[in-house]
Amino acid sequence: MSHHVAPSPGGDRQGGPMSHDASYTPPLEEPTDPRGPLPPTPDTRAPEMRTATGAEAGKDPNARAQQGDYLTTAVGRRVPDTDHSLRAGDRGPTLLQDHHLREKITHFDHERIPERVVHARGTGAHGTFTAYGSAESITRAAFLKKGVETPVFLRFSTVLGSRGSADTPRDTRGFAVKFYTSEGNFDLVGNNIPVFFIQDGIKFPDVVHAAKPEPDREIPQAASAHDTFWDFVSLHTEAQHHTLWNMSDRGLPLSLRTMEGFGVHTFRVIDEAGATKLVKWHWKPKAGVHSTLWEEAQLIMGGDPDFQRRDLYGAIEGGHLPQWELGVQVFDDTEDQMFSGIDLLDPTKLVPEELAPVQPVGLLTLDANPTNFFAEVEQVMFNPGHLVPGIDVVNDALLQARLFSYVDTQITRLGGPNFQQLPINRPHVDVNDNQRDGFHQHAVHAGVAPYRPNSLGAGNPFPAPAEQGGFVDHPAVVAASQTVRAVPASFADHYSQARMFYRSMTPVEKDHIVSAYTFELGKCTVPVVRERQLQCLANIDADLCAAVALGLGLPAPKATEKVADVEPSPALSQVGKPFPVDGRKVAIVCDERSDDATVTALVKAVEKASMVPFVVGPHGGQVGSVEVDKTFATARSVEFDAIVLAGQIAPAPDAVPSYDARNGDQAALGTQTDPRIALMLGEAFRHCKAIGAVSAEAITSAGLPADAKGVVVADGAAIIDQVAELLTLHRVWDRYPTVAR
Ligand code: HDE
Repeated sequence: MSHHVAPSPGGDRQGGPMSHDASYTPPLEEPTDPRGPLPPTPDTRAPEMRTATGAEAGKDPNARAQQGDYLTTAVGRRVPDTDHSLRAGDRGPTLLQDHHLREKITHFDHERIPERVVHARGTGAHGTFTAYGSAESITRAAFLKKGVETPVFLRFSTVLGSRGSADTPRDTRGFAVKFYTSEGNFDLVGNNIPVFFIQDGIKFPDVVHAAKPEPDREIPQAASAHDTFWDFVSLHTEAQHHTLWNMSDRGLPLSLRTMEGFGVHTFRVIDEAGATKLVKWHWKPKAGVHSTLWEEAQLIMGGDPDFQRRDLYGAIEGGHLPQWELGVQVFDDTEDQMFSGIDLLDPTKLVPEELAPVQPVGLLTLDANPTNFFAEVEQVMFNPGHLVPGIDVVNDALLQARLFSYVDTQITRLGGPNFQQLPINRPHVDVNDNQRDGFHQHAVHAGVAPYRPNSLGAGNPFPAPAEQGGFVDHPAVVAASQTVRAVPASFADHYSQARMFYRSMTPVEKDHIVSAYTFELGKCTVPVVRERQLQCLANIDADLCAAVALGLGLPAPKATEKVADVEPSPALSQVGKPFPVDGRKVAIVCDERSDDATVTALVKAVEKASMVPFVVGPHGGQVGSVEVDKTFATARSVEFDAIVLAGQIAPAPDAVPSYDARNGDQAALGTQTDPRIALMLGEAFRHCKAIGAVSAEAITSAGLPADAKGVVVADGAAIIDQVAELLTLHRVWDRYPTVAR
């Protein structure tokens, strides 16, 4: 067998999770002899097992596994039979006295907790953040000092869908990072889009009610393409900038490892001497910013709803560790908190990188998968109020409401006020608070004086001044003013940055935006909603409005507002920028007629280019000497970044009902390609993916031109170099004008 040493991203976990443990292979029959717990798989890392008071609780990784040799009840009594309830005779009634039955069913009945009210669908991983030291001049935060390594947990999410919804809808993505720093936890709870729908947190229930499934029939799931969403955003025009980002490729990330993250709000940083600056946080993926096409995203939602979760898991398992650079845009902390005419307190505005470059301050590497999804990804909680000395908040009315909301929602979702004690949420430093009791209290607090001042506990614990690491709130100056329900005049411009974003896009990205609006508004059933949103588009850009109006069959309205023309920001475009191809997925399609040495060479060449090969064959098992990863029946083009044909692919016997081999007409099929592979190639071609083949016939017999842009015909492994080159730009965008629909 010629391949694979490392498990592949895509992570179908062939062989199952235990397969990494060389000492254990799961047998076909049910095991009969008790044995000690299996060790965790190498790609997983469980959270720190400290108690709420700081003591190490579970140094032994098996202590948490609860998978010893004999089955017990929840309080440790060994159980002789878990398959049959206790009954009065084998045909008689079940007895109430069966404790194990009642305990087992009762626990099961309560296994679910409420899903997050937003961001319910998500996945996460552990990692390490290493600071470059470049932020030392602006903040005293210990985790940003040169060379300091801080463990992190990162949870990605979609916003709108339920916990069981698909990974690839058009939506904003959550990008929430918990840093377990030496000064306590710091949570950077961001999104993959740098602006937000609303300027004041009091509107959050409104935007979420409008965007979630409509309340009468609970339709549609995980989608903004419906009347209530567009009704709201067309009336509440400060949402237009964020909405435009959603309609762009940013609403359709390809992978969680190919998206940017943003803190959205402006934060204040404070140095050792107390001097302050304002910053905006950015996460830049080393793998580049890449997206799916809308048709691809739709196919993935059906074919593999867990596509991004699987991709992240597989990338970490396969050693293609996802990385992001954390960076800051830095601004003077002026009295007006404006920069270049942009109000830094307005979360519907970004600051173009051309005006304020993003300066890297550290590197995040995701290096371990969770051990248990529920315990880590579901139970993790984030809070923008989890700050460390050197980082503080500003008077952004959106951020201020968030500072209240997160604890509040978590008290319901995680069942009481002690969720900080859950292993994934515990800081990696000692906790020494005077909080006591409450639901699910795990700490056994000693002492009699959980209050201050006290003398019975020797006065402990004492307030910590700044020199002792205390978080001292920045003494911000608040101008004397009347109480008021209002926003500043500088927040009134809802369109100029939306226009800037649209005009910063390349033609292909603009085309995607037009298609997205045409699709979403085409799904709206109430005419006035479509018309009102067209009106908003007229204020953003007349060409955009005209193109969408054409698709809807409506007249294009004229602009109603005078909108400032702002210089475009090329940094906002994601097309045409080369990135490394590490971890990109290449299908190598072969069948029994393919040359064995060629297939092996292709696999090796893909691995050498640090991409991930998937051998796609007509059946499971092996083709020649090569192990098959996916079959013609299980593989679909959308799972791969590029397709390489190891030869002309003949129809396999299970191909289609029209397959005539049953009637002995094998000869008639000799020049055709298996229809599933023809479909795969057709889709990959339409989706502007790199396609390679060892012969022109392999391409033409599938009905595609062999001389088209981004189609490579070469000898053996030489194909892979060219495919890798094409993948640096993600897609063959030059082909787009000929295949765009
Ligand atoms: Fe959130 N948000 N949010 N949000 N948010 C929640 O907290 C809220 C906002 C973000 O993976 C909730 O524990 C309000 C902006 C992420 O666990 C809730 C407002 C940004 C996540 C909540 C906002 C975010 C959440 C739901 C307007 C980007 C997922 C469950 C004032 C900067 C975190 C929970 C995870 C989750 C409230 C706006 C990011 C209800 C009131 C802006 C990534 O508390």
